[in-house]
Amino acid sequence: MRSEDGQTIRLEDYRPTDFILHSMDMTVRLFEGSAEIDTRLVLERRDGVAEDVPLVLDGDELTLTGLVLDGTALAADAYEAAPERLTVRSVPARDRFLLDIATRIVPEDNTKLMGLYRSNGIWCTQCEAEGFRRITYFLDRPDVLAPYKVRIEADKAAAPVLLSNGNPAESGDLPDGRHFAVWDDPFNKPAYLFALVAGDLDSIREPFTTASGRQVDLVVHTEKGRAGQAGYAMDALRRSMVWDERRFGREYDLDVFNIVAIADFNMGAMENKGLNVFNHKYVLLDPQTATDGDYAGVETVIAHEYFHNWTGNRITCRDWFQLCLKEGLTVYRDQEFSADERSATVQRIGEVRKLKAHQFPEDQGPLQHPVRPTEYREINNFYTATVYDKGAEIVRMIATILGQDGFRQGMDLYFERHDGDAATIEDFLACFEAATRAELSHLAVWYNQAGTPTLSVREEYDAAADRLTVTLRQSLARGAAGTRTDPVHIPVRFGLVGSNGQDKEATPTHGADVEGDVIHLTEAEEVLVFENLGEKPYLSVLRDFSAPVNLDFPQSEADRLALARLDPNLFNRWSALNDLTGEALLRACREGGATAAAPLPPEIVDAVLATAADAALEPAFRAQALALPAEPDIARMLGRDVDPQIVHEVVQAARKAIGTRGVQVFERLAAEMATPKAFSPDAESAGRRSLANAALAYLTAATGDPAAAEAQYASASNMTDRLAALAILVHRFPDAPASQEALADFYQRFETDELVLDKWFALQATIPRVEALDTAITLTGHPKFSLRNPNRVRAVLGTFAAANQLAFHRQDGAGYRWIAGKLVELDRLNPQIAARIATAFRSWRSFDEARRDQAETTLRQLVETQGLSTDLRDILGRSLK
Ligand code: B3K
Ligand code: ZN
Repeated sequence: MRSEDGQTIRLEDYRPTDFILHSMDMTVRLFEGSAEIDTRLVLERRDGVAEDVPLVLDGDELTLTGLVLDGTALAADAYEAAPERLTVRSVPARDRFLLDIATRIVPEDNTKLMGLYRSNGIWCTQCEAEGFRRITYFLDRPDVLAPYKVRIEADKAAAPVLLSNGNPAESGDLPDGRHFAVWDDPFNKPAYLFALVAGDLDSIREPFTTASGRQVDLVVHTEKGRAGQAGYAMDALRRSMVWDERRFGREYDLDVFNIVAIADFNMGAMENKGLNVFNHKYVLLDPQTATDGDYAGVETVIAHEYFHNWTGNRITCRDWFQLCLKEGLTVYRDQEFSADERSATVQRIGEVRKLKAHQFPEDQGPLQHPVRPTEYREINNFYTATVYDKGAEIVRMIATILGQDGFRQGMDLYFERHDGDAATIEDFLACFEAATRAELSHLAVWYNQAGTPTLSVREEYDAAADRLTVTLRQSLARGAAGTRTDPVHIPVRFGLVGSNGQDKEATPTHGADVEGDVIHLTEAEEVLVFENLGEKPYLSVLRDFSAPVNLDFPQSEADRLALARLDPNLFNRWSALNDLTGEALLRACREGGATAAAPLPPEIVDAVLATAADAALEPAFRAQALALPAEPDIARMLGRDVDPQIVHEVVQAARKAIGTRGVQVFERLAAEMATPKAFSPDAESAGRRSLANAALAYLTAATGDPAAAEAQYASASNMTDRLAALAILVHRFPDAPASQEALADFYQRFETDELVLDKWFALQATIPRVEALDTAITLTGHPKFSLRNPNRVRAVLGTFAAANQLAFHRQDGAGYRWIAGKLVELDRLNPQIAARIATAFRSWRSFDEARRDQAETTLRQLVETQGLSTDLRDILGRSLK
């Protein structure tokens, strides 16, 4: 049953298709205002399927224009063609048969941006998860694999470039100024990996030789005039290819690898076989228009999509419930790539911040679901932080449990055993068990249970006996998803840090399973005893965030301060500091902001400053030490009755306290870290810029004077420094003439660059004050605002709802109501984006009563709106659960 019917699809109902697809030939004729698609499918009834079972193909808003079975046009009573389904009765009982299907679609009218559509005149496709059925009737599910041959015909002037999956086979001219190209993809693939692009594109090209000597043409295509901004993406692609050969022994397998950058795109990018289609945000860069964060984003997304060639394409998913099989694993792979290319510790800190900011709230609220869900109504709503990022954390835990060598052996077996398959999580785990003889049954539980487990740690040191007793307990509250709460395998990386800053030999004399520096907690509770330590050590637990848990460890402030200074594990130095500041801020919030004037004790401020000033540490790490927990993160930790106004005031006061006490440190840093004239996007230079900009923000908080930011804005030689200064001006001094002038100047400078304009929109939509609602309303009336461009929608509506705690969560409910109205408008055009933005309501129950009531009223009214998409209704319905 199709999900658009609003039916629930269940994992337990999985069964293979009644018909087997052997091959797929397509001809796509593109015209202004329409496209004609002819397909020829070679099909065969599966053994054991009764002769009267009809062939049922998926469609979505389709019009059938022809249907021929084994060369004979079908009579009207031999089939039934609805927009969402083609049912062909009396197809041959046993032999293979040929089915020729013709459809006609209008890409220009496709505002959902799923299937075949046009973006700035370019024809392009997005088929994951169920977009192919918007092009032609098909067995549109990931376990139906076939080789594809695709012929594209179009006007030569409108579309000189014609691309599809696989290798180029043929091309040539046709009458009437038209031409054609044929693409041949020899690798079996599911329809969601199909892609087609046609348009007038510029490109850059680079040869690549794989480890075994295959010559590959790498091409990055852009809109006209923008190929000059694709160099870094090409560089990231080459580095990704080299890394995957070295780290996982995986080579590329076609003669060409095409990437196309598109302006209107629902997501970041798409890993279609041999033809990746990207949101141009993740391709186009130069120092004047892109920040260091943008560079890191391009590197990550390019790598991620490239790595899918093996984890996703060569081995795909049996059904959409297995989505984490490709997404969690591929995120883990791109994280490892970034860790190797950049600083591993700083990379890990960023991952953990992101996990806590996005996945933890999802997992602890009404939208929670297991990493491998068991049911869905709309699969597009399950491309979530849980599937991607918690999915990656599970893979990371497997690597921690097995060690790098064991992990690699398991991956090698996975590639060997399942190449060409549509696989499951069970298949994946079985490879690690078979390759290493490890037992992963407790690890497997992670895939099936929703919610963030709590890991409680208690320590007791008996000085007379020189004995440390550590008690570990795990627990999981049953949440909205109602899944089980069994103990899981939690690998706890740890160390016992001596006063000399070195780890002690730490083999427990009693208790749990410990291997090297990892405790394997598989029961609800385990006790470990360590003896002969010579002194009370500082217990450093959950190093590198070795498991995605809420850590409940009431460690003394003195021990945390010591770890912030001494821990040889740098990640845990950061986390000791972050816990110290986080808890102090929480305390201040709980006291209703009464202690807002001094939310951070001086010893904590000094610890932060000492880390920031420590020249032995890399600048990017020091900048992370200066970044306070984000306001939504504090709200999540508060858990209930949150007043975002108080959270904001407390964080502001903490900023001011650190700034004031650290003036000298920050003045020195601002000078020492200043950007040299020649810009380089490498991680080290980016780290220096982030430290300099953190210093500028603190100095400004201390002085309350925008002058320094104004000066930096005016003299900036790159977008990182310019935008950092502009953010300080606009967010801290929104009404100052200098801020308004800088905003106007920024607009003028970058008026023609849509990606930079998105920054201009987003910055204003996130001004932290209740009046930002009026600003956001004004922005949606701006001539450059459009509900049809997902990036622009995300820049205004998305950032406002997800990141403006004060204005979206206004006590009078006006923020909620405004977004609700916009969602109704947006839903008519692009349900996927509307549903995504609606997830900003997910934590509504954690706010104070006034806000809770407002949110609930708004959500209840919204869900009653006539004609809402399945996508949006699904999110709203679950949010209200
Ligand atoms: N696989 C795509 C995401 C598709 C989302 C469909 N709603 C990009 C990625 O994860 O690499
Ligand atoms: Zn992916």
